[in-house]
Amino acid sequence: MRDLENKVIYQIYPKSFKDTTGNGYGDINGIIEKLDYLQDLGVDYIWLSPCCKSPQNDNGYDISDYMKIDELFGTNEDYEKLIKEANKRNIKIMMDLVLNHTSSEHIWFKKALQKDPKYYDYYIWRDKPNQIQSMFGGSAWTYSEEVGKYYFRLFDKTQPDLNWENENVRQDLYKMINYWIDKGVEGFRLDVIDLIGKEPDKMITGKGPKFYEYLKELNNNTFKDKLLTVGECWCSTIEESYKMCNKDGLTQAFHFTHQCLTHTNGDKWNQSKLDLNKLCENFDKWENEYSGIEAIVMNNHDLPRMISLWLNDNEYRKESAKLLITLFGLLKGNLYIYQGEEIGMTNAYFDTIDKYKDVETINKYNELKEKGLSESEIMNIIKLVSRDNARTPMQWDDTENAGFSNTKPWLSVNENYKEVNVFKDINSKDSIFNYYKKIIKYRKDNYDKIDKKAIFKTDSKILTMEKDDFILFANFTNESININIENTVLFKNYENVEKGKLRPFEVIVFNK
Ligand code: TEU
Repeated sequence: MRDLENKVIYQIYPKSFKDTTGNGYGDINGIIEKLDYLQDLGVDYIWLSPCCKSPQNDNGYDISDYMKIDELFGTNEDYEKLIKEANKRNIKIMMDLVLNHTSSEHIWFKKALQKDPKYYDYYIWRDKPNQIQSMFGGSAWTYSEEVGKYYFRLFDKTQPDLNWENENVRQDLYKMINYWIDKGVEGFRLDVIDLIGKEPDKMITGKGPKFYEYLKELNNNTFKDKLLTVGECWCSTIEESYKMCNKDGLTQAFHFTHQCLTHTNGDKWNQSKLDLNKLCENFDKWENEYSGIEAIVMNNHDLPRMISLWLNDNEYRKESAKLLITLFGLLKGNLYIYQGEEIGMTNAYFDTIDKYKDVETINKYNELKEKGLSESEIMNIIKLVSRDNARTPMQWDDTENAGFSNTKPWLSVNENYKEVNVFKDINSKDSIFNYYKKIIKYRKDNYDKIDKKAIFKTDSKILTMEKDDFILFANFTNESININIENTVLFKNYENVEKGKLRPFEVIVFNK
């Protein structure tokens, strides 16, 4: 599996990347148009969030036909062209696989509703609901008038969970995966994969008793250990996430334990200040305790922008973005970059609910309304945490709609696009984009130096990371702090180093 290590994977949320048809939604041809940009950045893989046919209730994570590209994004031919064009630039395509559930518009579910003898069992039906809650709020069970029973759905009611105990379901999914492998897909991101072994009657959702058996069968029938696979595992500890990574499982898994550090009592809607001591403990575990390949991830389409949550996305935006990529970029494993991160895109902070499109956000809004919170209390929560913060259109330039589309985009553009955009960044020497390129190049050329054990320390304001060849100092505060170090500088996020101190959000890496 080591040949799948030290890769840079760039996540694209197709709906928000680049619109070439003028319908306000990004599309596959828009991605093709930007391949040179991604090659220049130095990416090895593009992970594409789902583009298959879907009613888009959850932006494509509700698939109604796994073998067909949604017209919104283009055609199957466009997808194949994308694979070819990307390959010409040494970029591979990683597809997003949603295997836990389908859309309620999928033909399997439609047939199940008619109690079709084959397809009824593709989903999970019970006479009575139990206490399991949906990840999007409320009960995980929805009553179907047609069937006279409840079906299980861990996400929206339009996303019924597949019944993995049914062998026909599993075989149909393997066929579909192999179809895409034959088309040239060379990696997979597996949506909520740790939920497939659920046993709802026993109140088990994550990593059920048959999870490892199913994972092995999936692996052996499809990607084996040849393709780069990454599982999304919100419900897993670091230890559990490494347990599923081996030749019969996945290459790597997202455990998100560092993003969860600011969740108060596990509640992401109640954010607290980042505790650097905990962050150090966390890094220490994955860098030093486990021998697998870490999936290093700061941002994705479900998370508020890390720069906005952890650092300063305003006055010190540039410094903050560079600080984060210096720290995360010098960790070992595969580096995931989410679109816009490389130019320092920030939370959008929309302050009225009509601006939000995300189903999870809207459910939360209604839930908090019912609880009696005031409009401004609710919006303060949503502004900071909503997934739409990460989903605003990519900011390509300072023209109308940020060069994303020539028409009104499906989700509003972040107001800061005149200041924060690709055109500006690629043309400025000390930009975030050019800094990302430097870090990526360093990873490629010096992975032996990165692939070392690390010592993490903090006094709650400055975080240090020391490896055999270099030492990093990162100031996570907006104050200047005196420090006592001198050596040759490998990386820095201010133009010049001022001896004896670290300015707000300053990061310096010294050679040892
Ligand atoms: O996300 C899984 C998931 O559990 C999310 O609800 C996550 O907990 C939350 O957004 C984190 O803040 C995956 C996809 O990445 C997400 O976009 C989908 O909505 C979800 O699965 C259902 O497919």
